Amino acid sequence: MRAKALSVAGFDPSGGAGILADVRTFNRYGVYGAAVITAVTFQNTSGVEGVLPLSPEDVRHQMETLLRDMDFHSFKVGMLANAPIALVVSETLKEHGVKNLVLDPVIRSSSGATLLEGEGVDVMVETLFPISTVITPNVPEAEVLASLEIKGEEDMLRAARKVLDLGPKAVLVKGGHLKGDVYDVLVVRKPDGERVYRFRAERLKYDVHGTGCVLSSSIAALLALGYDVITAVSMAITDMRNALKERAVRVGKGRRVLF
Ligand code: PXL
Repeated sequence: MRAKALSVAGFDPSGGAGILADVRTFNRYGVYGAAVITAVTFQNTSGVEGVLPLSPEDVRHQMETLLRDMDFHSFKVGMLANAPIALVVSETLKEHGVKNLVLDPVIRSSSGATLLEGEGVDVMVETLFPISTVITPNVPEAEVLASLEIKGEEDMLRAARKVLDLGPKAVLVKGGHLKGDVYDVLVVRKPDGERVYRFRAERLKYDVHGTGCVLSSSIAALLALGYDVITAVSMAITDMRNALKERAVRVGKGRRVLF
């Protein structure tokens, strides 16, 4: 049977981020992709101009209809828009028995638009963190989630450990927003303690839209194919580095996207 993954995330019409990028990424790994939309965004490769969340009832309806029909080998949750949507996503995932959940805790776009508002962060932490296999915050998100300022690698590790205490099996803090060479830190909970892995890369000259969506979807695709978390994360990071060098294309007037 073919591996199948589900993305629950926002719609970015440019295709650089959100569910279009997620399903394209699943397909790259030979994984069938389905998607439930949480919100329509109004954006292009230069930035987000607006957000229209669906009603929580409509998000539930999409999920229940789909999950009655299809079994998924992994799930990726991205932009949740607000607290009521975060709650119905966690409820329906729990009702249907979630496994291999990659949560990209999207809070704000690079251009500054709010993608998870109000109590949304608290509801995401309380209801989705405990059922997540891996959470993939960038530095600004990790600062919010861990309530600390991140200036370097040791702060990233400290933040990753604080987020790990909120319930997921693993946390990957992505260091792309810091200056200099890029390093990502993965902390994994094991029965005999925790393991820490560090990934280092050279910084490229240009900024690319949608990398968070593509990385989290790559991890979800690899989990759907049966890889363990540590292997899935390290393969996804290697694939991301190659993609940034070889497949970062200009499709509009703003930032590049991965294709
Ligand atoms: O990269 C964060 C992100 C996630 N999901 C959607 C987005 C964005 C950023 O613009 O539009 C739908």
